[in-house]
Amino acid sequence: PAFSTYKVAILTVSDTIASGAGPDRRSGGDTGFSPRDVTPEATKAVIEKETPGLQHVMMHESLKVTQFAMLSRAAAGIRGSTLIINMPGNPNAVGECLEALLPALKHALKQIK
Ligand code: MTE
Ligand code: CU1
Repeated sequence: PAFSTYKVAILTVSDTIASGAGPDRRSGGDTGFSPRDVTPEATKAVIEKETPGLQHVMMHESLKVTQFAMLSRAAAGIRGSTLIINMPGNPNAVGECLEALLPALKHALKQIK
């Protein structure tokens, strides 16, 4: 079968690191309620189409892990042929969210190519 290849970029958003104030232990951007958590707003400014199903699945699975999942405002959407998905800053969250998305990710990427 012909193999499809996809380019993946992982963007860690941190104003702590950007300001040179040293390492950001939270390793990652933030999607929460604090005033500096603006990754979702930046994402919404660049996506052309929202992908609410992805956000729903990440939230649904994350709530099984922690009630605090409701505090993530993570956004997701499509720009051109790129899929942009915010994930919460907790390193565990990335694994938990990716695991939730993986079953449909390949099918999704085939559609936006
Ligand atoms: N989602 C998953 N799957 N796992 C987590 O540990 N952390 C929650 C939530 N979503 C978490 C999660 C917590 S504690 C917060 S405050 C919000 O994500 C927002 O975190 P962020 O501001 O680091 O993005
Ligand atoms: Cu939190």
